[in-house]
Amino acid sequence: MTSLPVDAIRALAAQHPKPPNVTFQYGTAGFRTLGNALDPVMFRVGILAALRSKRLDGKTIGVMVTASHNPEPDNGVKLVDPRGEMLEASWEAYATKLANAPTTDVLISVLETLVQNLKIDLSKPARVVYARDTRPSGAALIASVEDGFKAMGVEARNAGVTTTPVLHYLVKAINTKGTKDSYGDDSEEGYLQKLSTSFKKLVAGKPAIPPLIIDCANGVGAIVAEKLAKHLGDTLPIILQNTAIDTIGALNNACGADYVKTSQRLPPSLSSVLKPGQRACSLDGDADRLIYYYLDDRSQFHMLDGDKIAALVAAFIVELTKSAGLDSQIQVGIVQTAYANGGSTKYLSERLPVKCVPTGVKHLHHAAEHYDIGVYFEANGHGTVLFSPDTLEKLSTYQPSTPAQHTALNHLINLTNVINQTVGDALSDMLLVEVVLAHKSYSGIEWNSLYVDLPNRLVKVVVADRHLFKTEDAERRLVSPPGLQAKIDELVRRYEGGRSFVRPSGTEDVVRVYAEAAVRAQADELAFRVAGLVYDEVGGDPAKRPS
Ligand code: G16
Repeated sequence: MTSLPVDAIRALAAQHPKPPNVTFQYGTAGFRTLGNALDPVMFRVGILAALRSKRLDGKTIGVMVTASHNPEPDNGVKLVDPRGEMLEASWEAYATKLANAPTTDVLISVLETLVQNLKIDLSKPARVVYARDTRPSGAALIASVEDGFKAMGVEARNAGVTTTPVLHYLVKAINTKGTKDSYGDDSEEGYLQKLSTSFKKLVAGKPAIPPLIIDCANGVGAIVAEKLAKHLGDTLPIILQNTAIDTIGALNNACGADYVKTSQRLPPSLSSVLKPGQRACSLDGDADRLIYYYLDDRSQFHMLDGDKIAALVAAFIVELTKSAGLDSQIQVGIVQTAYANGGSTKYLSERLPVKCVPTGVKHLHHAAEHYDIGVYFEANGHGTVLFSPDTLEKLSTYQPSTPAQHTALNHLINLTNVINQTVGDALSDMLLVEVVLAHKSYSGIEWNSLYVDLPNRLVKVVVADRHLFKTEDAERRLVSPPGLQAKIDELVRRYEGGRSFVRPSGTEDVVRVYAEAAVRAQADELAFRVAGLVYDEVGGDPAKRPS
């Protein structure tokens, strides 16, 4: 192909018309809205994936159809770049432009401009690997993406129904296949092998690990976790809960990582299953987030969120670099967002460099790349650890001088394999947490006592137009609507240890309000009062005023 296949695009575009009066936006994690509105977006994303691949000399691009933690009727799509990372930011704007082209003529002209401006050589091959989660709308939406591929003559590989992190893994594995940087066999089985083999090495010789309960959010994580459990055998006994992937309405409903984090309580379905002292964790709808928790001996619920995971993991990695004699050569750093609990930021910044960036794994990932080992976690449980190419090289060539150094070095190398470095991965993170708990002989109680969380509350506010809200300073301050930040500041001053911020969600049609304070009742009150300010500022459905 030397020019755009205009006839093929035209013929197929006619089957995926964009309705007037809807605007799509490539947000925090791609396009997300009601599944039944996404057909035209999917077709266009199929075309864009082809252009992205051609632009990158035929490297394989990923397309994931999921709306992750969102309610079941929602769906979404995002593109994955060749190293398994989120789509390069400048292309998000092209995606938005394509998705909003009102007619086929405009669509073609937008495509022609893109090809010209980005100097895309259309004679290059286009290669894409794609997958979807278990949402009922997924199969039809995948068919629309495939029409986009068909129009562009893509060499497309269908990875079926799997988790978002598996798709990211596949992209990297395919693009590194046969090179010295090979990331693993390019199959789901290769992923499971890689994770389970390194996990077994890391816990070899440690006391037997007690069973772990996994709440699969009734999503695709249930499928992959079941396979992983088989690979792990007795090394990590797993009890799967909330695995009803075929029950309509069950996905993320009163279960899963987002439910636990937001409501700060046990999924009701686990109340008769989880015994005091036992560890449990929740995945989200596409298994890229992880939240741990346990009940104490008075059956009180304690949550171990992304901040607690970051603290646990970072301390362990620092310890290993010291034991290996590499601490002067390898710097460990942390990346968080404004949602990080003040308790965690204080604890971590007293020990390590900490950077705060806007919400969205893409922002955290890029910031973490600046460290030798970058530990990034959003409080919602989305995160991973990155080892820079230099660090990987150092680990593979370093000559330890004592047996203890040798052991620590091996642990570090095995960690690089148990961790899915392409993106936050609930199952890989779960193995990582289990490794640290096994090495430290920690139960949830010791882990939780690393630092004390400040009481906090997250509230969603439904407003007429969330795009009126604009932020600065890594989303910690509002610049629009004008004057609102000053009112929030005035309110926050009245609460001991008070902190609050407001930002528009990039995945749901809401504005999010976060607040923390020294005591629980105050954190709740502050959150609802700030939410009230937001609501009064821009108005909305009176029935939905936060209270
Ligand atoms: C996605 C992003 C996360 C982000 C979350 C909430 O998670 O990947 O980085 O924290 O949305 O974003 P927002 O507050 O903008 O709605 P997931 O698990 O839904 O893919």
